Amino acid sequence: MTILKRHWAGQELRVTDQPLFGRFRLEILGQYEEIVVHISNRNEIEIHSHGGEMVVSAIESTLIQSGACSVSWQEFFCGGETQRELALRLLPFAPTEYTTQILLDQYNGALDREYAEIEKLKNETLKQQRFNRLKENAKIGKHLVNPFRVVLAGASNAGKSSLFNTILGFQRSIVNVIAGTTRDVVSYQTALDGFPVTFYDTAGFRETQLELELQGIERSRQSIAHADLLVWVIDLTVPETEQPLVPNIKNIVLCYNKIDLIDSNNSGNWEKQNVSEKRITVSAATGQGIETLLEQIIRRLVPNPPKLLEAVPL
Ligand SMILES: Nc1nc2c(ncn2[C@@H]2O[C@H](COP(=O)(O)OP(=O)(O)O)[C@@H](O)[C@H]2O)c(=O)[nH]1
Ligand SMILES: [Mg+2]
Repeated sequence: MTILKRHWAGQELRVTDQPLFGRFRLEILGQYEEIVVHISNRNEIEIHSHGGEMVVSAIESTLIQSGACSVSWQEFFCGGETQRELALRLLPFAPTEYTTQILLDQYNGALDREYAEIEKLKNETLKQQRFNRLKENAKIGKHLVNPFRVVLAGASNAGKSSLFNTILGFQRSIVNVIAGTTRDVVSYQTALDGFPVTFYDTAGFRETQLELELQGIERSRQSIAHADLLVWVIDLTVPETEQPLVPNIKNIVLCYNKIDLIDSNNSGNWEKQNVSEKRITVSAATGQGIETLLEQIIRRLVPNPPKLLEAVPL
């Protein structure tokens, strides 16, 4: 604000959600330019001027002469770090070979190359396609070090803890025949197709008087709210009328468990009914369908994984 004041003639400069009108003295050209500023806080001022390159660069150099410094928009959005610097900083934390490779590609300038190539493109549709792909990859860029969160939830006794153990291959969660054994959220980090994924086992949803269990359920709700993907576990042996309502959210996989308990004469029907994008039939006890479930989970999290040397905004 101090820097702006030196060149400003107009409404009093102050933090406000209203636009402020005035004139900016372009020292280089020795003339004034009409501008509008928006000051959301003392350290963040937006200056709106005519779009002509001359004016914009004259404003910029005037500000720089007064002590401001210039950063690229990439640096601005990365808190002053370039993609290269950010990639280098994240590299030691990359949990898999694949994420290490992606970060190395970014360190070696994959994103800058992509911007340069997009800029050269004449075809607007092609340009848009390449930008859309960058946007898609940016979602993955967030999870090269921070794992995707996959939450197992559903009714008590549906087999969430059993499934959690089968997925992770060992007894991590307590499994019990008495509904409501898992009272807290248990989590474990693993990798699927080279991407870090943390699985969360949760306490089931059912009517309960137990304070402790209630707390567990509250925690379950919180972890569902932060999930990248929810695996909703349904007990095939429990009639539909006794099942809790399936949450109405987009990022959900319906996992029908205990297929081993279903009469083999009927199982054909179940299987047919449930082979769709969102519905998978498994048995946590025998391991049947677990591979398919994991494939589905990673396909939902990362539908189109980046290829070697591809740009992934961090
Ligand atoms: N036969 C069979 N039993 C299962 C299966 N999955 C879970 N169970 C049993 O169902 C009961 C409840 O399982 P648990 O994993 O504790 O359910 P949670 O409350 O959803 O965590 C336990 O007795 C498990 O052994 C399965 O796929 N097949
Ligand atoms: Mg449990």
